Amino acid sequence: MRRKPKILSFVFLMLLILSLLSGCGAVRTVSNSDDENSLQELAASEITEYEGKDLSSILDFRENSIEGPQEVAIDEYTLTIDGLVDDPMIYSYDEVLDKTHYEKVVTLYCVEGWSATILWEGIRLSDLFEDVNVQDTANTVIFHCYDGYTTSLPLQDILDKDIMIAYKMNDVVLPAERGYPFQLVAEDKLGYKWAKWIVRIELSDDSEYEGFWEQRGYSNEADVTDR
Ligand SMILES: Nc1nc2c(c(=O)[nH]1)N[C@H]1C(S)=C(S)[C@@H](COP(=O)(O)O)O[C@H]1N2
Ligand SMILES: [Mo]
Repeated sequence: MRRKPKILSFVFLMLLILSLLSGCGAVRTVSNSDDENSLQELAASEITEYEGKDLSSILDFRENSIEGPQEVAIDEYTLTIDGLVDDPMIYSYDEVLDKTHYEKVVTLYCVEGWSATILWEGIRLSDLFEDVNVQDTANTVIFHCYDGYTTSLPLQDILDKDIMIAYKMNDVVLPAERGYPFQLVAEDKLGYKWAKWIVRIELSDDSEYEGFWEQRGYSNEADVTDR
């Protein structure tokens, strides 16, 4: 008879521990949905149509980056252009944005079978290349990213297609998940060529260079028709 209170207080203690544990779980869930909420809120200010074309949303991408979304501190951020150039440059975010802005609707196709059609706003690489004086032997452009990811494109493709690095999509500044501050708009190339969180652009004469997914068996040409 006298043990009953002990059992009750034991049960009470267990319930307390359980509710505390589930409370922690609740806190985690809330912070996750906070991230989702901010992306949702951003999506509310996206444009959904441009010159009669229906656009996808920043929510239509499947986040599958090699190290997850990267949080780049913009005050410390620099973009380096070096390699086979006469005048290597290190730009701040604002210095890149001082260049002429261009807009274009381009579709990204991922090898995983989804795609997203977005109005991209960015800077042409050719405008940045004018500053650095690219040497005659350069034929390849290698993109180095904040998460250690790399990929490359032929220099001639970049010049012929006016390839740009984007800082906005559908009229909103790129969120961290989508590659803030800059994502390559690798028009006509598969998603793995669309480098996010670009920190360094290297001019090279290694036309056989293979980036992260290319080393793992994906085509270096990565033409959209290959998918
Ligand atoms: N830095 C970096 N850029 C990257 C990747 C990555 O893992 N790291 N993934 C690529 C792939 S496979 C695709 S399809 C596109 C879009 O990926 P997202 O849907 O995760 O934004 O980004 C590309 N750029
Ligand atoms: Mo991808």
